[in-house]
Amino acid sequence: MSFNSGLRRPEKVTAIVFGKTREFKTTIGNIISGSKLELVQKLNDFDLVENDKVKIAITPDFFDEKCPYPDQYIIDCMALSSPGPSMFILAIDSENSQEDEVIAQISKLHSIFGDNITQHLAVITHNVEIYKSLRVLKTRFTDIQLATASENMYRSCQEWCSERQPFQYHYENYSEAVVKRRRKELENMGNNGCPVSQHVSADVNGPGPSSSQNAPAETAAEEEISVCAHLKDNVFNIILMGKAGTGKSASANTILTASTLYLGSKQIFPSKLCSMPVTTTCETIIFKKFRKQIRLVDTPDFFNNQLENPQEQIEACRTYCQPGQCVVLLVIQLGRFTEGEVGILEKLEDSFGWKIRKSTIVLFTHGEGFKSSLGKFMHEQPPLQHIVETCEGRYHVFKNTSKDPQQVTELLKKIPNYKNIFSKSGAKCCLC
Ligand SMILES: Nc1nc2c(ncn2[C@@H]2O[C@H](COP(=O)(O)OP(=O)(O)OP(=O)(O)O)[C@@H](O)[C@H]2O)c(=O)[nH]1
Ligand SMILES: [Mg+2]
Repeated sequence: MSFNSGLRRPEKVTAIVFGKTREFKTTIGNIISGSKLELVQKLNDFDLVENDKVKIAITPDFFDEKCPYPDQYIIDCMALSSPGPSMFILAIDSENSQEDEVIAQISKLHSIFGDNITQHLAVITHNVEIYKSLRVLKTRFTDIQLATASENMYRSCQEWCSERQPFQYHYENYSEAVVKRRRKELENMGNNGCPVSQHVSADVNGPGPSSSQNAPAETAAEEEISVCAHLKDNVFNIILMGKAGTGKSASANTILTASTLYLGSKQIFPSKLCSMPVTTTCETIIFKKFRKQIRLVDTPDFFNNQLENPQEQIEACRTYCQPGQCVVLLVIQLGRFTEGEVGILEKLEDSFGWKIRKSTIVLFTHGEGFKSSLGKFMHEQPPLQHIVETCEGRYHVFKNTSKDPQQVTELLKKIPNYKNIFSKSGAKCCLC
């Protein structure tokens, strides 16, 4: 590896290592630090290695479509290295060295951390052949460093970092206050990533599945505290819940397609007719609409007895299900209201520990095939009518067979407090 040499050398090289495989990222960390480091501090899914010369954070795979908590990882990454590291490293192992794939990874880092990242980015390849095959990257990203892993990498990194100021996060997508708060939390964590001190909780039993189930919070203030505090990232969450097969994933795809003009043939959220639940874990994706970041959360049927780990999935969903920061779409198939859906809202409230009804819209699917009157259908099903009334009359009808984005715009307008959430000043405030 050879970087241009410089004069001043920073006292310590601080680096964040990204990449697909943990083994290669760890190898890079060890090579830079000059030895296999004994102290490996684990904080959530990050490995921290440090000695007197380097401080390196090995990240979980940010690039995997199935990355469970992308925002949490990004905030953790910023908190661990705030105000900014001396350099970023993208570790390219031999299995993941296709040019397209590497370009997609750099572009993703670009969109997360801003334009300046490429000036601080070293793409380190596994061997000379991969290095040669990726030289074309320099024509597209002129200011990145491209190098092969080698023994004198520490010295090269040190020299390279001496030529530039440390990277500064710009806090455009993630608020500085959130990052600072997270940094404090991480500082309080032990080596195994367990909090030394617990979050404040409205429940005297402390946080945990059973406490949230048994003691629903009574007031808005309590609700706010009892929510899993670690994901206050100001992204607005649209969460689809309901029985299996009602069309949660199909509706998520409709929202995504209309909002992002994504026209790919691949379904982002797998959706099909099946006797078994298709979605078995909470899946998320973030997009921007009306200047606001929105996270779509597709969920499994939490009450389906074929689901292996319902409580784990409810806990995963709780992270996103925050009063004031979410809308719940309770998905019901038109013309097919079942026994299992009687009392579903109350069951969900028992599981989530707050009155989600205040933020719920009933979303009917199969609108195109429903020839009867909706009023008549509801009138004939008192438990369904009760659900809609409990949600203060908020309901909407989707035709998931249609690509018409108007049905999505109309749905968004029914979100309680829609104007504040999506107004210019509201959106700005959420990022401050
Ligand atoms: N015609 C029509 N079909 C729909 C509509 N919405 C969903 N479907 C179909 O209903 C079936 C089930 O939809 P999914 O989106 O997989 O349902 P789900 O609620 O996500 O199911 P699980 O993941 O198993 O919980 C699929 O074949 C969808 O294409 C709709 O509005 N119209
Ligand atoms: Mg599904």
